[in-house]
Amino acid sequence: MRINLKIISIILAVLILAAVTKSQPSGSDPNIRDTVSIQSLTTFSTSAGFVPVNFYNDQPLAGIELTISYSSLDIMIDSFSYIGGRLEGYSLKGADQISANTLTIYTYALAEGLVPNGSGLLGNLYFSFIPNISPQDVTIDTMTITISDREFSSAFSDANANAFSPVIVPGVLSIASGSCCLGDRGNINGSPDDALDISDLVFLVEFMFQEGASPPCMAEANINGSVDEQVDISDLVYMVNFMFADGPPPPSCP
Ligand SMILES: [Ca+2]
Ligand SMILES: [Ca+2]
Ligand SMILES: [Ca+2]
Repeated sequence: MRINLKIISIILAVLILAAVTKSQPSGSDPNIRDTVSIQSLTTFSTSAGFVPVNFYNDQPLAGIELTISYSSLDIMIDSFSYIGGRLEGYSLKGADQISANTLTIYTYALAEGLVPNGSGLLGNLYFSFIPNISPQDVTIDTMTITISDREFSSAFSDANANAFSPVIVPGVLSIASGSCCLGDRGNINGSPDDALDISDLVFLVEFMFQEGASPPCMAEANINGSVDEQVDISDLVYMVNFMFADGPPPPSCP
């Protein structure tokens, strides 16, 4: 694949466009309470799923604890990943499974300094499913549980180590039958018309470079049809090449 200057300049232009249009709360609005939002999305029974967890804070934080539970024993938490999230650089953090369907996530911002005001990804919850799982909606929410005299709950700690409760927005993981990919690849933002247009390009750039939301269907976002089904820079180049430089169209869904 040839990467020419025109493609690079278009990618740069889209990066700038995405940066300008992205509504990123500055983290300084005192009218919005600090919030943890568990994203709702649809996945398919043939694929494993992951659910992004985002948070917003308008004051610096010394620590975060979240205890997350979900409503079905047909799914299992494989891991929680901080990669790409706002807490990635903090060393004192972890995620422990404390019961069959409960996970506690914690970060202490002691060594590296307080978590600054802001908004964005906390991390991704990765799930796998039992074989032949039935289509279902699984609610993912926080909970408080005591195990061996230790209470696991959900709280933020402010700069003076005072704990307070953020607003929690639960998520729903909808597990559908079949495959999420329809027709040709390329509907990265999951628009109902399955169309590929500039909004899909902006969505991909925000996902790859600006902690934007994950594509609802990775097979649609794997626009170059690479056999590993990974979404990376080569997909972005493929897309720009197709949209602006007479490159080949996206291949069909697997
Ligand atoms: Ca499609
Ligand atoms: Ca679209
Ligand atoms: Ca790819």
